[in-house]
Amino acid sequence: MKNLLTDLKTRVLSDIEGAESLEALESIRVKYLGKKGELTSILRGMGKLSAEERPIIGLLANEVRDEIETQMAEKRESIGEARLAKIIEEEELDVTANLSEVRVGSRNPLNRTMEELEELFRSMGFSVVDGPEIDTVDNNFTFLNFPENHPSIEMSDTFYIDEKHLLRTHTSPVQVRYMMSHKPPIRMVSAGRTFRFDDVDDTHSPMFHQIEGLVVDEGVSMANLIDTLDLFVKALFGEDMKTRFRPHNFPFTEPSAEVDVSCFDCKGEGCPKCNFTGWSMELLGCGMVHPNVLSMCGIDPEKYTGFAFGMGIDRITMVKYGIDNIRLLYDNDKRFLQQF
Ligand code: 2U9
Repeated sequence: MKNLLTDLKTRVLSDIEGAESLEALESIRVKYLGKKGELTSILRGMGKLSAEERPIIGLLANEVRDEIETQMAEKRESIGEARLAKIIEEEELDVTANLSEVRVGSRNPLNRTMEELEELFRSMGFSVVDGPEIDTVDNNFTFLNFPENHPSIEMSDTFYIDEKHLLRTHTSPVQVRYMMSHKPPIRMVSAGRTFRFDDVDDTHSPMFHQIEGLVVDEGVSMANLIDTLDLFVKALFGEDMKTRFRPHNFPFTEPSAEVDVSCFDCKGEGCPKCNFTGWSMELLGCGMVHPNVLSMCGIDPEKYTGFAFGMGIDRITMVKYGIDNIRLLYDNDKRFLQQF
């Protein structure tokens, strides 16, 4: 393990030395120090060491990580300084520029998709409800029937403010709050920012966006769920789209399902785009609200039943507008935004 660490340190410092952009530096950080990084996996293997070796290797591992982080910080600063010097050299800002021409901005495709989804569900009789992005552990996990040892609850997956408060990992706390303050019938959706401790790559971001829906009334069934979501998919992507419900497992719903939509190109016939499966993407998750959740939110599960669903808005936006990198949605680069 000692050789592993010294070899890794040599490779990382060489990679850092060769990095010529902040993006390259971030890739090096994710590659070695990220959740699935090489140094992280070595540290995870320390449990197998003997009681004598562990403190020695632990000390060395921390020294290696400190050295890497120091070198990264210094490199980040020097790249930033070089970048600023280049901008000062090449770009000029004419403060006397004639700003009389009015430039029209455009709505970010993510916000456009969020509003379109909200409007679609409003047209189906749903209320659109908002809630706080910082919420309690109870509203985000406990009242959603998460068992105490569920992996999502760990520090490694969730941003905690303090022991009792966190950045919500889904918009479900809004439904919890709504059920605690409203009597059935309930038909609501909630959309907004959600946060998970994740490394950034082309399709993942620590901050992303979700929309979730909840229906609670007397006699609500799985048939209502399937029909509602099938109608939603056809309204969003076109009348000829099909849906497939695959059994799944969520703590907050039982039974649960993941929903695939048919291929956008061949409409389900099978083509090279969908590897001749006829199906394109897993769009959302759903299920019948778990009776424990209804009870914890003050609703009698003997009298009422409900269904719920949730989907990532960033992914829908990327599919809808043909965007291949999630960071484009957040960079606020005018060259990207003015295309929409
Ligand atoms: C309450 C009860 C049940 C919300 C649900 C899903 C299934 C789901 C993921 C889709 C992609 C989150 O953005 S994502 O990673 N969500 O699959 N969400 S059912 O169920 C609830 C919510 C609130 C009170």
